[in-house]
Amino acid sequence: MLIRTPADILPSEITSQAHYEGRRRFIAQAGSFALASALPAAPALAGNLGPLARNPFSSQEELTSRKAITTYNNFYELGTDKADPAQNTHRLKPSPWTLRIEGLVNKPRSFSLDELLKIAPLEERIYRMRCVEGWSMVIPWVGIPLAALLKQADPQGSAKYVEFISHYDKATMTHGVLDWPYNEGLRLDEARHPLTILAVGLYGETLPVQNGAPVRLVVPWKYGFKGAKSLVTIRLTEKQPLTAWMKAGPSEYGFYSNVNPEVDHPRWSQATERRIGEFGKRKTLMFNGYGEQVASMYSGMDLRRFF
Ligand SMILES: Nc1nc2c(c(=O)[nH]1)N[C@H]1C(S)=C(S)[C@@H](COP(=O)(O)O)O[C@H]1N2
Ligand SMILES: [Mo]
Repeated sequence: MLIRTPADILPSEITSQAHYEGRRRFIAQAGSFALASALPAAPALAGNLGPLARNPFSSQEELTSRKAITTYNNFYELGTDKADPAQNTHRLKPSPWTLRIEGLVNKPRSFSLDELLKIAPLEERIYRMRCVEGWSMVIPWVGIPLAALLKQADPQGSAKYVEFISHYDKATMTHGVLDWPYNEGLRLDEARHPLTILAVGLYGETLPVQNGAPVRLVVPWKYGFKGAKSLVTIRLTEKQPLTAWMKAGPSEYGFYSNVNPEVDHPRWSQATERRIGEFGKRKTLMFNGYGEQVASMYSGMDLRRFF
C-alpha cells in the first residue's frame, strides 16, 4: 500500500504539478482546440508534449498525483513489486522505437514514434483506471484514438480481433511469471471505440518508462491489465487472441475483462476499490463508469460467462 509522506514529495514535483494544474485550467478555459493550438510554446520541460486539447470524454474527478502514477506500477517485465518498474527504467530503451501494424490489413507498416504522433491531434484524456487487484487511479493520459491507426492500416473484412504485443528483452527483463512477451487482445469494435487510445504521455509529458514508454494501450472500461505497455506489434486477426493472463490463469482472467462489480475474481470481490491516495473504499462502477458509452457493445451477452 502506498502511503505518501511529506518527505516523499520532492519540491520539484510540487512545482511542476502546480505549473501543470495552472496550464491545464488555462487550456480548459480557452475552450477550443483552435485557441489551445494558438498558445505560445510550452516551457521547455523534458518531454513536454505542448498545448493539448482536452477530450470531452475526460473525467472531472480529482487527479491521482504524478508521483503515485509513476511509482506504483504493474509492469512485470521490470519487476513484480509495485516500486520495481520505476527503479528499473534503465532496462527498457524507449528510443528509437517502431510499432508495427500487421496481420489482416491491406496496408501493413511500421511507425516511428514521430510518425505515430502525426496520425491524429494529441489530446488529453483524463480516465478512471481500475486494476483487477482492487485499486484505482485517475490519470491524465495524452494519446491518440486507436481507431485512427487502424484506419491507416485498412483492416480486411475478415479481421475480427486485434492483438497487442509488448516489447520483451530476455537479456534485461523478468524471466518466468508469464509467457513473454506480454500480449493482450480486443474485439475489433472495442479497439475502434472512441474511448480506446494509444497513450504516449501523461501529465502533459512523454510517457515515463514505468508507465509503458513510448506507447501503450489504454481501455478505461476494462481492468488495467488489458492496457499492454511498450507496444511493438498490433496484429489484426480472425480468431480471438490467447492472452498472457488467460494462459496464466484461465479461470481468473477472461478475454473481455470488463470492469464488473457483480462478477468477482475467484479469489476476491470486485464490488469495491481503493482510490490511490484516499483512505476507505469506493463502490466499483459497472464498466468502470463508462457504461453509457460502451454497454451497447455487449447487449445480449452473458457477462458472467464472457468475463
Ligand atoms: N507489458 C505489460 N503491460 C502491462 C502490465 C505488465 O505487467 N506488462 N501490467 C498491466 C496492469 S496489471 C496494469 S494495472 C497496468 C498498470 O499501468 P500503470 O502502471 O501505467 O498504472 O498496466 C498493464 N499493462
Ligand atoms: Mo492491473
